[in-house]
Amino acid sequence: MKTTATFLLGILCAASIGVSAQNKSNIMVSNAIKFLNTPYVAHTLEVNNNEELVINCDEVDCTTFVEYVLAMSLSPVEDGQVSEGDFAKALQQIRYRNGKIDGYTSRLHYNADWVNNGVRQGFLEDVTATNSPYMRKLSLNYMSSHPDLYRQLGTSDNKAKIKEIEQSLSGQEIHYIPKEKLPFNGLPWIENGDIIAITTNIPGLDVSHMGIAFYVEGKLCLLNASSKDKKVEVSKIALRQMLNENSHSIGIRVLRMKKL
Ligand code: 2YP
Repeated sequence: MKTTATFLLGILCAASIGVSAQNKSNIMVSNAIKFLNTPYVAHTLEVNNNEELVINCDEVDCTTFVEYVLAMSLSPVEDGQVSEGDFAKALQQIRYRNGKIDGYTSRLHYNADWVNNGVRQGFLEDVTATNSPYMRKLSLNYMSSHPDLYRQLGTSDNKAKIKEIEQSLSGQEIHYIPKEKLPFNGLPWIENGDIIAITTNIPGLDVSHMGIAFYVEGKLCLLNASSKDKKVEVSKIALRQMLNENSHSIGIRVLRMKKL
């Protein structure tokens, strides 16, 4: 695993920029900016035959970028440092159902599952639920209907388990903000450092992208691992513009880190 040195440097840098003087949303932003220009690489979690915790802060996709930033921000800071052990512990709580690694399907593949887990464990707050009346019923089957995109779904056991998970999540109603209701300059209750999940109308999928809210000159932009620009960057355009430019994007969910 080629990350220890970079990983620790990244962590130490993040932690050493006066974490104590920052409030929680800034901790998310200050940790996120440490990843700027990190290459976008997909499928970095699919490198092992048996499911285990992968830490690769040198190559991130939209989800792993948010997970690493959240894990850093949730980890205790001692003498301005975050230990790799604490980081790994937080990351496991974020990425796996109830923090337990038990094969491929214990990983939280759907954003709804990932959010439910964070809310259940107390480190995420769904601020969309308290601020937006708009709701959408989930109907999830993307992974089971595209098994060719997921190597581990080659086994019938995993395929059956994913189907079960999809059925258990389907029917759940989630709060979201329709894109037409999201101003270019954001909303008063969307803060720097909030986690943004872009909801989609792609059949069988709930979310198509994730990032971190970041205001630039009053415009709500997205600090994200961009598959288009192949790196972590602050979007040059407003989040609302990003949504307008993608007919499959229908809105956003907003989640906030809660320090345990
Ligand atoms: C997730 O996809 C994967 C996880 O299996 C994976 O594809 C699904 C349903 N889940 O562990 C995780 C980390 O690699 O990625 C993400 C994907 O976004 C990609 C990574 C991106 O835009 O960079 C999450 O689900 C977040 O949005 C969707 C999107 N998946 C698809 O569009 C199929």
